[in-house]
Amino acid sequence: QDPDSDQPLNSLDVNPLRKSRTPMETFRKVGIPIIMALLSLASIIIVIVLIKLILDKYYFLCGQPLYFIPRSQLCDGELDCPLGEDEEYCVKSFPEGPAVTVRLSKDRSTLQVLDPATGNWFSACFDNFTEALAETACRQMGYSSKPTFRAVEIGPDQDLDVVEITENSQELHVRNSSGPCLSGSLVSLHCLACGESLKTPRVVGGEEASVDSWPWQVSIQYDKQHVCGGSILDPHWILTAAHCFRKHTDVFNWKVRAGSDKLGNFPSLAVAKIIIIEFNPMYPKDNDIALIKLQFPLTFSGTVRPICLPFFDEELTPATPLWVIGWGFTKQNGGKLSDILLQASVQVIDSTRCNADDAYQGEVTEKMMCAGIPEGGVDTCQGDSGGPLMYQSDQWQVVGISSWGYGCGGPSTPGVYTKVSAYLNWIYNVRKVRQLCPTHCAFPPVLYPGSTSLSLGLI
Ligand SMILES: [Ca+2]
Repeated sequence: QDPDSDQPLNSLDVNPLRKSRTPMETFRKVGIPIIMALLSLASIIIVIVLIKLILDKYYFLCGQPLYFIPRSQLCDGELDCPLGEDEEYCVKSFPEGPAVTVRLSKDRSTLQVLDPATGNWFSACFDNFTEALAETACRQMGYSSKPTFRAVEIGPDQDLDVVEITENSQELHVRNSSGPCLSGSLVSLHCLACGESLKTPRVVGGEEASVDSWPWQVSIQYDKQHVCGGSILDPHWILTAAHCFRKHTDVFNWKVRAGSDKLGNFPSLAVAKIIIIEFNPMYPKDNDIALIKLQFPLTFSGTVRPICLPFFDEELTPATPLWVIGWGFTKQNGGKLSDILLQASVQVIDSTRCNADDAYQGEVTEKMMCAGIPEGGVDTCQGDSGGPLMYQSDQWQVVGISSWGYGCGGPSTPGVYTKVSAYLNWIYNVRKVRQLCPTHCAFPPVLYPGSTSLSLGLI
């Protein structure tokens, strides 16, 4: 007996044909419960998402045992989770490290090798130089890409001795019994194709820029807000300024956006590590350099490409033309960020002039450099903090990192930049550590003022 039948149960007059349901009845019987179930599911999901958003905003989840701590206890220098996860994914400091025993000269990117026994540098002779040696040299500088090398003739102003190179325990060495360099050639080495852009910028100050000109420029963002500029060094690493991270030292909420000259609407990349040099509150402007390691390597394209590091001996004389870029030409448009990337052409300002009594009065150290236009002007507002100061030789090089300055490009107070060539050894060492321990490296934590000391597993 069909319970839905309107036949009385005791009726003997049973209709052999079942009465078909009307669409309304089917809807009442099947549709409404489904809709109710979906609605309750949706509200449960909404509640879960809301709870997660609130928890993420104000709390941090310790792994074992599972419990929440306020987000203010994240990266504050004290272990609040039993296993210390709250202090693990934080901005970490990394010391200068040992001297890297290889370097590249501005003389056609030729390779030089240090003999640690004597402290002398030598130029690498092309005799018996192999691809394996090229790879070792580049690995010593923290590159993991496939290098290219070729022979170049020894120039007339070659001042270093030219010797054959050999390899021992993953490092290049000067060959002990080195004879004359029979080939008469040096090794010109390129560890990574870098510093090439699709478009050459025009020389006009403070104008809109195209990502085609500056494919290495990235936006570094905290909680989706643009904080600093930065530049792509290789598929894994972004170069920027350390002071960008003074306010927020937890790594989770930092993201990198690459491949666009607009600030909004382009995909952001997860950050794995942020590394700086020890912060000294006595000299807050010193060592304003940071490296960001991305969680996943970048794929290079026309709009995402690396810029070259400077050569160790790249000395830029006053008035050398340079470029700065950024979204942060703040004074120009009333303290707001620009939605479109802006560029300005500037030039090297002599550091004696920059340190004069009417300028920075000795605050500019040897590891900083000044750039601006000598006559000053609003067009030379420096770009974003952390963004590159760029010099074009054969390729574009990041010679400076936008760091500090007073006002906006007045004639006596130009922008001050971290001199990248002073930190090559540090950059090489930081990138090398990644290769030695690709999944997890414990860097010493950074302690900004107000934090107490802490010791975790240090390397
Ligand atoms: Ca803590």
